[in-house]
Amino acid sequence: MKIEAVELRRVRLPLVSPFRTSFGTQTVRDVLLVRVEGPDGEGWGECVAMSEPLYSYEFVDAAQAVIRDHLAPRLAALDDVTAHRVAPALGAVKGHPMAKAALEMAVLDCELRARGEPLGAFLGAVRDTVPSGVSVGIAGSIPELIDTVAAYLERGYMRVKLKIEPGWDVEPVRAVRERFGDDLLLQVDANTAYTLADARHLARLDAFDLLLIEQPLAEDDVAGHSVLSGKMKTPICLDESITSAAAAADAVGRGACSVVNIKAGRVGGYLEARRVHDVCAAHGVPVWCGGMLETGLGRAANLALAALPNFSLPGDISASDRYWHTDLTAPFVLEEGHIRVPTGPGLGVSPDPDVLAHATTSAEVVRLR
Ligand code: SMG
Ligand code: MG
Repeated sequence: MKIEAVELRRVRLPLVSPFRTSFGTQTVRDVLLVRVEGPDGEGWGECVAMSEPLYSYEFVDAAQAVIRDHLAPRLAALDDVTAHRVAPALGAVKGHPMAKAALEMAVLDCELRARGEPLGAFLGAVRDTVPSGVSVGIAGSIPELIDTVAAYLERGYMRVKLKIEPGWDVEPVRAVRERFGDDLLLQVDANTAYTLADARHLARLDAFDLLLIEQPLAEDDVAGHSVLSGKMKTPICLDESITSAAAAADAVGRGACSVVNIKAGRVGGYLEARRVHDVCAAHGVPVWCGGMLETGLGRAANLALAALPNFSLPGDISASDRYWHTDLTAPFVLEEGHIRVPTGPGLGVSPDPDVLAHATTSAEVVRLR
């Protein structure tokens, strides 16, 4: 396949409600979409980089620049572009996994559409629907948090993740556990907000029978997570630290985590994400699919990934209406706590042209031939 052009399009989508984490508050998503034009049609990718480099060092303006100036031109040098050739062709460029993942996703969608193959089937999906969890931001007060969680549970979400930070951890977790009972599947995510000096405090969370605590310490502190795992009973799950399948093997081997959050953007693409899945499966480590406030395009791909066998915990793949008033694609809906894995070729979804046009703030085209 010869890619003729790469379109870089920015869309602005306001969130239905602000989402506060230990690193900041999101009220709107400024999303970079990547559309490749091949000989027989197009393919769509979504870049999960946020506006500011707070979750990781990547941010959306930098992702667009690196795709335009350094990644897309490297695809032009290939005679025959396939999704499997994208990562090796981009390998000389250091870092920027979210930018690379978006470009690979677009090529993969284009390739699979051309041959009529759904992404789920290509990746090795073993289920038609995926259990849906919801990530709940830091609230203004405990009563407000309880109301928010109650509303999500009424909609049928099967697992709740509470965002935590120093000053918003033991008490909100206790309140949610007491109000909703022992059967609620509950976990927390600190987004690197603690240090090893907080180990005794974090161990107080052991009283609440959490599924896991996600990324309590810094991204580069795998050793610290190993130490922490000896000081608390709650299983440790890594997100930010897992940047590749090799990093996953290393973290698991060093006892830093017993669960892994997989995000294709963070590891450089859906092909590497599948390798993370495989390496964890080989070690008996369960995985789940993380979320980056994606539009329906990224959500479609995440559903395909989450349908793999070792995704044994509900992920952060919520229904479209948890994020957007109007999604870019046909909305994903909850059906008894599950979301259907798309079955059409490639991602199985496309942006609605009117919604896309309305949300677009800029577009540029990089011609490759
Ligand atoms: O897409 O439902 C979603 C968001 C899930 O909490 C979520 N993501 O660290 O796991 C995480 C965060 C990162 C993005 S916060 C803006
Ligand atoms: Mg996380």
